[in-house]
Amino acid sequence: MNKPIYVTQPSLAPLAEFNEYLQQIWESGIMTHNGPLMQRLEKEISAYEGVSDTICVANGTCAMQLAIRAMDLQGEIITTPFTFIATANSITWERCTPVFVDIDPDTWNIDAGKIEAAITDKTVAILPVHVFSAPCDVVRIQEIADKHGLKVIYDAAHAMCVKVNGKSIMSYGDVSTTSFHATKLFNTCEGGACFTENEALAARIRRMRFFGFDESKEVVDDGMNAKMTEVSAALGLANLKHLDKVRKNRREKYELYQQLLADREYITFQKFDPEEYNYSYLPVLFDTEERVFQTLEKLAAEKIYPRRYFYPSLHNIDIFEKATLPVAESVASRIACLPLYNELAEENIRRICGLI
Ligand code: T4K
Repeated sequence: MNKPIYVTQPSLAPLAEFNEYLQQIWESGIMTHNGPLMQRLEKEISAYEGVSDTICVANGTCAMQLAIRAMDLQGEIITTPFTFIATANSITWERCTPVFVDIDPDTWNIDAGKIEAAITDKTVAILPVHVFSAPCDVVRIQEIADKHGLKVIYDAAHAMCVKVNGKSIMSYGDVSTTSFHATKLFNTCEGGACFTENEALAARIRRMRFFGFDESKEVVDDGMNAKMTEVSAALGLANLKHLDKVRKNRREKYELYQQLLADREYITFQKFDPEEYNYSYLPVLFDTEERVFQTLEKLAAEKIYPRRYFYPSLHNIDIFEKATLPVAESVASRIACLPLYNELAEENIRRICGLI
């Protein structure tokens, strides 16, 4: 009897390596409140990514909320509809209004050429997503932001390890945020981070994640509880050591899928530069929604469960204002993410491609 195959599985360091860090927690009794393991993880991620600063937080959603709040943004925020709901949630939870702009048909990221037409006198920021880790047009987006005096926050939830023009993708925008959720390439169980080169802004985000306390524990800002625990940081320290290996393994599996599906004229892969991608997801675009349904049904019969990331396009969800965004609508209806994770056996990739 075949075991179910899900869209992903967490990449985890050997348990013994995690235990070594847990041992330190057991000895010190420090579980949270920006403890030594979290501080060490921040330094190690900064070194790994090649950025000046990393601010670890409880998850990728509150990382975006903190970025919006720390810059006092109030008004409309231009974003993509082809993303996980958390991107828009974080905007509305900060009492701002998401304004969805259509996506590029090949990269599936926000179409930078359509951003200016959506700018109004209420626009305060642009919040693009590097979807499935393919970089947005960061140069063009910054030019638009500079021209109109807007802030840029990148939702880089999928994009750990990616470099653009030789620089970490996390170093773009006023703030970049990421997620270290269990399903991400690099995980701390739940977790996330903000990245910014603006020291004053970084200090404010640090205060805000910890109830607004300053270093002497006086409340000096409007904060919340967005701290990363020491247990999460311990897992992060253990997992970080394996990240290069994890990424290499995913890339090999991705390339095997590409090779096996190359002759299926009804399937298109995302467009990206192979060196500027982390291979954390395996999204494929089918020619029709009908074929997505047929494929999901056929695979489900074999207990294989791809996911429709990201369907529906967010502009079609009732809680948001309706918009006409034909490219996002079309891509969202025809997308499916196939299983991709480190323990996925080559024979199962061959079986999945055979069924497709
Ligand atoms: N921005 C973007 C662009 C995002 O994609 C996300 C999150 C965020 C922001 C927000 O970041 P966080 O606040 O979450 O840090 C998952 C994740 O919950 C979510 O983090 C992620 N994006 C989103 C794309 O996917 P689901 O609804 O797919 O989760 P679930 O439970 O159905 O898991 C999918 C598969 O993964 C399961 O079939 C089995 C496997 N799995 C899952 C979990 C939770 C495991 O093997 N172990 C596990 O512990 O949302």
